[in-house]
Amino acid sequence: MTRDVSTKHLTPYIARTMEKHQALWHSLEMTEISMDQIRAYEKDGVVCLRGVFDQYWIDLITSGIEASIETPGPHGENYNPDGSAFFGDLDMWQRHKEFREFVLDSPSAELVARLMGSIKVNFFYDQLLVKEPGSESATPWHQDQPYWAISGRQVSSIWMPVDPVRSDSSLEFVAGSHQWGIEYNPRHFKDQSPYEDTGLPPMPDIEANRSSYSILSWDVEPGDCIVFQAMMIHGAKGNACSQTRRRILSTRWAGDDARYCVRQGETAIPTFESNLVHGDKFSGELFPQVWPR
Ligand SMILES: O=C(O)CCC(=O)C(=O)O
Repeated sequence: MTRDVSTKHLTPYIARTMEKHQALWHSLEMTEISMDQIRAYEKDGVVCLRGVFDQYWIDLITSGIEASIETPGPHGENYNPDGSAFFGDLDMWQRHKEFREFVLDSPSAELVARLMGSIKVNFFYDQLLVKEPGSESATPWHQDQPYWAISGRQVSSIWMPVDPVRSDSSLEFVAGSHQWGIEYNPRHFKDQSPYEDTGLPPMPDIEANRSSYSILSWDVEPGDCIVFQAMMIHGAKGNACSQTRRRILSTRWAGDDARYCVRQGETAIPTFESNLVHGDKFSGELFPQVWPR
């Protein structure tokens, strides 16, 4: 069956829109993302994809993680002030070839393009999150977008474990919170202090009222990933497993409607000066277009 539709008798606007959709349909045929997964991502703001990264990518990122723990970057830190149980780092792709290859060549950009319904995807940044076995360090409930100088609906993260993670230690999500239309004030992971001068309201106490929300989480294995929209409220407990590490690469991606956004008050990301100004599309060497390749 072909989905091609002739556009020659249509107005230029309709023709362009049709062509865009045809391009999307064709690329959908080349990926394993199903319409059900796209609908789940749109409705819940998050979807768990099984077995999308093969052993090559798992091994590559595992060795990249070890290299970056050994030689942390300028933003490498223990998010837990009491010990070394929760290590984080940023922008590893700028320093380690493993992450760079993953960003540019893995199926990631194509996956998020499909889920976000985006024609093109630029890379935004990457983050490492390692909770050692038995770590009690929780990840506070938060939304990502208010931490970032970015606006738009087509902004998402791929949370990729290289260790098996049980749902009691996995990332948790408040289903549908990407559609609430409210940005809450970020807090520093390290000491939970609120960001300054943002003018944003504090996050409601999700943990104390868990039964009021529909909370989603999954057991995941290496090769699986969780893709979520940047306005989703999410958090995690510590690493309940006393034997297994919980090593995660989170990569962030900007789609068609994403724009550089100068925010009021404190912002964490990007960590560097860029030549973008408010309202610019993401582009250039620091935010390369990765899809289409
Ligand atoms: O893995 C975690 O505990 C936190 C991850 C997270 O907040 C993110 O990837 O945005």
